[in-house]
Amino acid sequence: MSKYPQVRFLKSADSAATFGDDSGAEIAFAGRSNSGKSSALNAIVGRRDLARTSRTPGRTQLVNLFEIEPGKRLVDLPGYGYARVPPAMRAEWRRLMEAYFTTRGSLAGLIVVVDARRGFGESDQVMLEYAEARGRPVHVLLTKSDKLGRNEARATLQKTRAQLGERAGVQLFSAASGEGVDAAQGALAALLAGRA
Ligand SMILES: Nc1nc2c(ncn2[C@@H]2O[C@H](COP(=O)(O)OP(=O)(O)O)[C@@H](O)[C@H]2O)c(=O)[nH]1
Ligand SMILES: [Mg+2]
Repeated sequence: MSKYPQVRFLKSADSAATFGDDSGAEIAFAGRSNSGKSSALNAIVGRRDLARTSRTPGRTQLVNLFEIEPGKRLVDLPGYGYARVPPAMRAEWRRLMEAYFTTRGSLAGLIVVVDARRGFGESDQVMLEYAEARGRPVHVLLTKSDKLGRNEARATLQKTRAQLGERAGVQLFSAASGEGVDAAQGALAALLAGRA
């Protein structure tokens, strides 16, 4: 059974004015376009298609908000790092991120979703810095672990741990195989409770 039986889509927002109720606590999911962010969110809440997943990356520049129970939200932030997005779209992405990170008092933590085959990169580092600047804890999901062999997955985890040090928690994850879903639910609960 889902750990979050009450989960529901709240709204899509394109500016600080439309993010909505800022009471309670929310956890934001960030990651490169196509990293598996929406799939991770769906797997964690146990709903196949709550957040839309797509094969065509870099389309939407919207902040999608979901309520998991009254006063607790998950936020699907617009993806980044898609090589061919025009400069105007990059500027729009930055404007939206700055609006989000500077106005959301309820932001309790950030989950950064990273394609394990690609590893934690420069644009992920930017998100880590946004969170650190606001004093918010970060947990990294190395997702699509099903695409790696056991040894490769373990090596990627160790390398990313070394890269991050004490700055963020990190784990392997797969929306496809279910690896790490329990651990991610635990990390999410800890972030929401301010225990991370
Ligand atoms: N094999 C595998 N594919 C995945 C996994 N998570 C996502 N994908 C695929 O990666 C693509 C992008 O996923 P999506 O969740 O839409 O990424 P987003 O753009 O970061 O929200 C889709 O084709 C997904 O089916 C995973 O854990 N394993
Ligand atoms: Mg998505």
